Amino acid sequence: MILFPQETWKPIVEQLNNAKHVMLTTHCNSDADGIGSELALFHTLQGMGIQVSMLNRDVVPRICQYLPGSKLIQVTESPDVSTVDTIVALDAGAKSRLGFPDDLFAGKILINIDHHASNPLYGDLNVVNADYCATGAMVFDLIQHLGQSLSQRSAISIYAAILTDTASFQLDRVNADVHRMTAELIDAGAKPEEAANAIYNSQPLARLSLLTLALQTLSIQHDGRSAWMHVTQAMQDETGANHEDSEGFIDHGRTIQGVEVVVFIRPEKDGRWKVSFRAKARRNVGEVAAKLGGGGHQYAAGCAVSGSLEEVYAKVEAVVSCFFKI
Ligand SMILES: [Mn+2]
Repeated sequence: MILFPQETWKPIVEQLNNAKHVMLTTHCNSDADGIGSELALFHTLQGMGIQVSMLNRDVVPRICQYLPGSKLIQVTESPDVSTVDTIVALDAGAKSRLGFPDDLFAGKILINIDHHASNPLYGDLNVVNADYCATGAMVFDLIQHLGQSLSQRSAISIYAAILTDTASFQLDRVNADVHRMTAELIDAGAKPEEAANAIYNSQPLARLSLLTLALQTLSIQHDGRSAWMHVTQAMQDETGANHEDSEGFIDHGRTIQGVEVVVFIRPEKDGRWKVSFRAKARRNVGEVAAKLGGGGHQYAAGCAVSGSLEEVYAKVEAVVSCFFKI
């Protein structure tokens, strides 16, 4: 099955078929959707005899290290792209999110495959469709348009992308077609138990220690409709946790009865703060993040804000409060 038969992949299929050397990449602070999409397309293109490499700005997160081929992803801030003629950006809502200097793309065909509604179509060729539950699901369709069968390695990679981007099949875009696709992934060799154990049941103890501290910062505002939490560098130092370990903490806010919007603030490596938003009940947090210079989807979005923690809370509070008045 194809999830969105009306989507036009033809120019991208032609470009990939004619490419001499394809480079795949994804956004900074990559996640299982970005990495899973990258690996699924990598295995497919390699199977077609196309020269392909994977180059990312940031290291592969712990939860993706079980994915077949993850060790083949090269991590560099200034990749050598002299032989590359085609770059595929996967799951990156803006060109800047790739984390590479602009001149890297000069003279190359940039293909932009993404499901963020805020994506400004920065590629030479773009397929951007926010109706897809994950970029991994877009690669599922692309593989079929390339005339290729789904290998076990690609199926395992796409399964990880779908599982994580739908918060374990909980979000709005999960419909019968998403489950039909997932059935095809399992038929092709994806293993749900292996994925659950690698992604959810292999946490370092430091991550749980950090979660304990983060939950102590939980505050409920706007008559119980917003939940706020943060992590500081000092909390990371105290528990021995790293920047990646607070990934997913925000979802605890979403489990609280009556909460419609969750805000989670944590330090970025560059000294700014990363502010993440999650929404329930038709609240569009993509618009909130956009007002603060970020972007994302209706249900999940984020931005980077500078200042002290108190200043960041005040800036975000001002925008979120307006939002509740509408
Ligand atoms: Mn995604």
